[in-house]
Amino acid sequence: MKIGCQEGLLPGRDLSEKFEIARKIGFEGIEVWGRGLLEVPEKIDEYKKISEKIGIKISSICAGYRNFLLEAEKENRTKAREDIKKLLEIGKELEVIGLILVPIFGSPKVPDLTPYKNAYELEKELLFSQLPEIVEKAEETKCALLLEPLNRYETHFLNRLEQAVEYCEKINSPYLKIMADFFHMSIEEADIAESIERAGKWIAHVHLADSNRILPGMGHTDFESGFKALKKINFENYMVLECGVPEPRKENLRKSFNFMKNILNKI
Ligand code: LER
Ligand code: MN
Repeated sequence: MKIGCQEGLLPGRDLSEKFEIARKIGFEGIEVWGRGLLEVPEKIDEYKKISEKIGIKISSICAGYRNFLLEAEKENRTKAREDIKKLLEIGKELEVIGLILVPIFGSPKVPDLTPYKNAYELEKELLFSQLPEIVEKAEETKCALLLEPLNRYETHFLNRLEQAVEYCEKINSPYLKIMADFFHMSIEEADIAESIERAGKWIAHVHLADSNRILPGMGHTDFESGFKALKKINFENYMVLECGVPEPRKENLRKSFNFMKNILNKI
């Protein structure tokens, strides 16, 4: 298992300095924000060069597409799919493992059509109807789509890993996987370790944050049992920090990195 960090968490005046700090702490990958890559395409080359020069990989792309797949308006869904496909192409260039995909934030945007179908039933079908097109692109680019369940205060739609497994099993592609976020899991899963084991081979990426969404080691989440479960399912990809970093940032990132490494070394 490799430990990574989102770019935005790293101190440093520019990209080179941020990557250098990450490398010195021991991080093996950096997750970048998709919006910046779409808006400033020159960034793609910059990331490539710096990552090669410093010797640290870009692990993944975090969202960044316009709109969502589960919007009520057709044009908005089309824009979302277009951006997702562009980001998968960028992911291929950056050789990341995948693009994080949240189908919808907040409450349903489609109408409740009961007694025909309620909003949730419509959303599920809407997602299934759009997945083949973007999964095909994911297969072509070898950049996986990583479905991310979020806690109930951020989305009503995918909250637990088992809900994301349903899409992975039905589509059954090595490029439609799940990203498991310890912060959301600590709110929504009855038992994080058990849920990880049940989702098993579908988990391809992990976000790390403690119970209070600051650095691991600064809250009360039991990382040891979660990491053991990841080991049991033979998870070998990145676990990337996505959390608040109290000052002094460099020292606290190092402390948290060592906290996680110690757990990994003893399990
Ligand atoms: C949002 O809370 C989150 O966890 C992100 O990874 C989604 O883009
Ligand atoms: Mn996350």
